[in-house]
This record gives sequence, structure tokens and C-alpha cells, in this order.
Amino acid sequence: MALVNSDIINIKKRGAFILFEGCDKAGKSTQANKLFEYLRNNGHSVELLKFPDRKTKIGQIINAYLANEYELDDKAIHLLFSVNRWERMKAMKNLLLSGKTLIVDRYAYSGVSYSAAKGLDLNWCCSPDIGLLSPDVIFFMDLTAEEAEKRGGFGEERYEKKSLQEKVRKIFYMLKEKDSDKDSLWRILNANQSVELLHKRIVEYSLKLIEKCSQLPLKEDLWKATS
Ligand code: DGP
Repeated sequence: MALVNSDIINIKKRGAFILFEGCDKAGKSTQANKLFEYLRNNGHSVELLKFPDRKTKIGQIINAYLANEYELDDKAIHLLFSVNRWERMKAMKNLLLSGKTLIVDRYAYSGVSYSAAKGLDLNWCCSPDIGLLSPDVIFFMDLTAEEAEKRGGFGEERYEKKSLQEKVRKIFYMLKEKDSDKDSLWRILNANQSVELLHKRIVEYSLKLIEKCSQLPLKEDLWKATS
């Protein structure tokens, strides 16, 4: 059946899922905040989310674990980080479908990288997150552990140790390899450059992406095998 003008007006454009990933102190939150402010001030419908979401009940356990106030088995905490993402999925899906662009600070890629860096099997680590919403872009803020160590505050939380961060960075690159069939999903950004320069590149890319994604269906296929 042919579309009439009123149908075309009623087709809702979906928002883009823009993800920031990287090791600790790479500047993810700074860039996620700056992009959020830019888009909001320029008339875009946008929301900023952060994982782990420390406000939920699960998030409070994660917070205590990260602050070294609470001990948990590595596999148990891994699953809780994943639950913390699943508990936001329905709301994220509805926001994207309502046309809101989501800027997300950390996601399942951090989930797998940190747990696998502790020695858990990579495929096991991926499995609880299979089928989550897939991001439209991953801005990977790349910083070596030496450079991260020089930045303020490094060493305060559980994972902020140079040797672990080096492993985490390697596993992020392994996950990027796993996505090698997904054209331009990963944008590797050298985090050791001016905040404003990085922001400019991120804004330019995001504006094009938002336009492109508005025409595409949402993907709930994270790490699902493509046959
Ligand atoms: P942040 O609030 O972005 O500084 O993250 C807190 C710490 O938790 C950081 O060291 C990275 C780590 N982290 C974030 N997400 C996950 C996850 O899903 N699993 C594990 N094991 N660690 C995570």
C-alpha cells in the first residue's frame, strides 16, 4: 500500500546510540558530557546515561564493590554489571524509539574487558550481554596505562592499577577485532590530545551519524552471531 503524506509525517525518526568506551581516566565522561551539552544546546533531543548506574539497588552493590567495601566472586560481580545494563534496556529502547539520541558512558565492552583482564574467559564474559541493544558508534578513547597514571585520581578505585589497565586496553582491541565486519562501528580516538580538538571531531561525526541512524531500525543484537 502506498504511503500518503500524513503517514510520512507520522513516521518517528529514532535516536542514535552513541557510546564512549575506554580505560580509566581516558576522558570518556568529559567528552560524553561535552557532546551532551553541545547537542542539547543545538536543539537535539538527547539524554546522557552512565554505566554502571550506581543509583539502582544492583548499582549500589557494584559501587560498594568498586570502593573495596565489599568482596564478591569475579563471576558474580561480572553478572551484576550485566544485570545493571539489562535493567535499563527497556527504558533505553523506548527513549531511542521516541527519537532521543542516547550518549552512553561505558557499556558491555567495559564489562567484558575488565572481567577478562582479571582472567575470566572472554566468551563466557560476553554471554550475559548477548542481545543487548547495539550501539551505532563506539568512540574508543585510547590512552596508554602510563599516560592514564599521570592523570589525577588514578589509583582510588579497585581497577585503577597500571598492570590491569594494560590488560583491559588489549581486550578492548580484541573486542574491536570481533567487530571487524561492522563497518566504522569503532572510532579509535587518541585521548592524549586537546579536549577541544577531540570534541570537535566527535561532534562532526555524531551529527552525521544522528542523521543516518534516524532512517535505520534499532538493533537488539549485541554479539549475536551473524549467519
Ligand atoms: P567509572 O564509573 O566509569 O569510573 O567505572 C567504574 C569502574 O568500573 C572502572 O574501573 C571500570 C569498571 N567497570 C565499568 N563497567 C564494568 C563492567 O561492566 N564490568 C567490570 N568488571 N568492570 C566495569
